[in-house]
Amino acid sequence: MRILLQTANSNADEWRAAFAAALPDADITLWPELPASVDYVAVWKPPAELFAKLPPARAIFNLGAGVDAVLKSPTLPAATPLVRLEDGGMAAQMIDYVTLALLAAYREQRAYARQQREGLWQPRLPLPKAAFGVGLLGMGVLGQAVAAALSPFGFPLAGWSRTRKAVPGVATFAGSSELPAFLARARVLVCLLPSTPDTRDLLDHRRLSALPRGAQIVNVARGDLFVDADLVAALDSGHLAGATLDVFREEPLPAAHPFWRHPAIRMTPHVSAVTLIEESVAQIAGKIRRLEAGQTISGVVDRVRGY
Ligand code: NDP
Ligand code: OXD
Repeated sequence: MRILLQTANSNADEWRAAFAAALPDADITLWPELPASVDYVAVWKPPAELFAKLPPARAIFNLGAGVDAVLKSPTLPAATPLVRLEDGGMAAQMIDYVTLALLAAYREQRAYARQQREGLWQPRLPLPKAAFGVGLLGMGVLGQAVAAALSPFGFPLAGWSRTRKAVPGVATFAGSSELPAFLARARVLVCLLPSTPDTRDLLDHRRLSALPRGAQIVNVARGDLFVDADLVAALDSGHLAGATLDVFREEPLPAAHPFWRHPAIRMTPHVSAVTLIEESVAQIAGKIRRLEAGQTISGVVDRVRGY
């Protein structure tokens, strides 16, 4: 079988070696080389030229969980199944990142940092956990993994998704009609939604105003879920107490963007959960073997929903 591989990074040889080890019979070509025929394609943020020149393929594998960049490609073949990564070692990383941000918020790390700068010795009373609700926007593979990991900490957990979920220990909300009630109880709002036509700009002035005063944001999904200016305004007004942002509308974030220097924002450069080569290739190779055996696979993107 022939596999065309395109990665955005300089580690293309590592990807190729991992595919070769997992699928020893495969003939693997690295883009921008292009074989006359292709069975499977594995891509991350591919150039439009790749799909424009691509011979018919059986499936396109996205080397990430979010498919927003691929779906925006004007040349993406309409009929070829697009398959995303499901966890593939990302859930454990998300759990670490979100737990760190949540506990920093709950244990008032920003306030203590400020007190240290001011030379102030001033113990603060513990915040009641029962009043420190955590809202998970997105209850898919990653949202549910994070919910399960947070459960022993004892914060009231709520989850929001498109379709209704039953998750033990989590108050679940579904659809736009239930979004205000969900937001009202989220002292920390963790974003794990895909970027789709329905979710872009979701967190605007109106939705941010529905969060309790003093709420904090953890965005580990996509930058365009938020209206940047509305987020900055909510922080400036004191309605929101802080934001931990791993993802941005434009990456790398332009040097002049106000997020860089905002005192209530902590930033990381899209590292909350990186794609792991061994785990991702093992998952994709398993799916290729199933397809070759005429079986169905999970993780096929619904292009109408956009995820
Ligand atoms: P899933 O597809 O498994 O889950 C998506 C969740 O979002 C589902 O619960 C889905 O609802 C919900 N959802 C989608 N659209 C809507 C909507 N319009 N209204 C309400 N809920 C909605 O994705 P993953 O959990 O695997 O990943 C989530 C996102 O995290 C990715 O799309 C990607 O953008 C981001 N990500 C970021 C990384 C980083 O390094 N920063 C790494 C990996 C992922 P339902 O369950 O009803 O379908
Ligand atoms: C992903 C990502 O979607 O890395 O997998 O953001």
